[in-house]
Amino acid sequence: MDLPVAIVGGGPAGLVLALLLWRAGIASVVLESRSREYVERRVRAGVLEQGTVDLLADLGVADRLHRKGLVHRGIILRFGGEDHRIALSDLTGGRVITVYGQQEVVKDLIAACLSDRPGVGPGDPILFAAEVFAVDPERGRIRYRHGGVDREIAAEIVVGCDGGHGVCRPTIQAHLEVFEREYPFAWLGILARAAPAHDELIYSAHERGFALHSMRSQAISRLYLQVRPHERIEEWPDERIWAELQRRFARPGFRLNEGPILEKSITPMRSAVCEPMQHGRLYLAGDAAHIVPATGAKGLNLAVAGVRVLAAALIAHFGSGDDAGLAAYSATCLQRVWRAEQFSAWMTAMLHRPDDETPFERRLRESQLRYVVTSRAAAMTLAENYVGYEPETRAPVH
Ligand code: FAS
Ligand code: PHB
Repeated sequence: MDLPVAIVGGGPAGLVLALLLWRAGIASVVLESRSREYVERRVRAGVLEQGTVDLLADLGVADRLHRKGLVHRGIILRFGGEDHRIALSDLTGGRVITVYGQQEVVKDLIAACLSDRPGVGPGDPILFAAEVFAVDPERGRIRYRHGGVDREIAAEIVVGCDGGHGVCRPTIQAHLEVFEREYPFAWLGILARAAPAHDELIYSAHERGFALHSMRSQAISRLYLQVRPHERIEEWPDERIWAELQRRFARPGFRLNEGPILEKSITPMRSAVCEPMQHGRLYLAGDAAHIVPATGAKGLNLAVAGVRVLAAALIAHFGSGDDAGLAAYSATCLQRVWRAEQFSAWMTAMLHRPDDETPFERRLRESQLRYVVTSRAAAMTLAENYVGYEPETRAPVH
């Protein structure tokens, strides 16, 4: 074997795993198909649960996060022309979320991987522009193209952190079941140089469709629109985006600040879970194993939670030879994965308006919205899932 662990994919899952292993003295290499510049610019998620922030701090990569991250104690649900605040912290004994762009997390992780590595393991810790095109899950052999040359690596353990469209999961497709759902809409997301119009996130359930107001700093807004699944970004010039956003957030005395759109993209919305998340020497983590609609702000947090479980199992495997953690990896992660899937699907159904929504379904959705902002028990359900719910830590309530 060339090395203990090979990680396919240098997103949050792969990079956090690499750092957790290196800190325990276990050598690994991350093979990332894109350039460093590309992955550090790729705009995606923005909400970090406290558990994610704590893990990044524990890894020593949270200095910028603590300086630039925005700590939030509530979110707004806007519907029927009214705002309703869900007081996340009051409802969860003081827990908070932190708004900090995924690309910033990735920058911090890459810097740590390339600079703070405790000198274990040969060669570069991350190979950029290294596209993996073949994985043998039984023999732990990976083939990839780097510098125009086809190369091969053999590792005792291979971890597929290659996202929702990677190459790892298909290699064990015959050994797993995929539970999935396609939603009848997508999200058009923009990053704009425009001051946020409110200091908290606004989830707007408008009759024209869902919209989300988020941010990255006091000068940068992150905004989303529900659009039809197969719409193309070319159909959405900047003027049309701003006009639709203003409509969906309209209420007396409120107007979004507009400015140059720095990035825009359309992401289809889907759910997917692989069971199990492992076969042979291959383990799947992050989006490679599960996809959630972004409505619940779970994707990135679930990826980090999963690799924390996998890292502990690998450290036991390489340390004392104890393989109980590796054998239980999928079962341990799937409890939390399905909790996040259910919460994300519930938030998505409550806030989005499908084109074919019947009058009856619309009344059900309106009733759900009204209930969640008038019942403390219902609001607490939203809050405890939004700030991060760890089912593995809970016992049945009697
Ligand atoms: P990632 O997809 O982040 O990383 C996988 C990495 O593997 C990528 O860098 C890719 O280049 C690399 N890779 C793929 N194939 C490879 C190969 N063959 N060889 C080598 N490398 C390969 N979540 C939210 O919570 N909120 C959001 O608003 C949100 N927006 C999103 C927008 C988009 C367009 C997408 C695709 C996802 C979004 N997500 C969002 C979910 C997202 O944040 C994921 O949950 C998060 O990136 C998961 O991290 P990873 O599992 O590391 O996967
Ligand atoms: C974001 O800021 O990118 C964001 C916030 C909340 C979500 C999804 C995305 O539910």
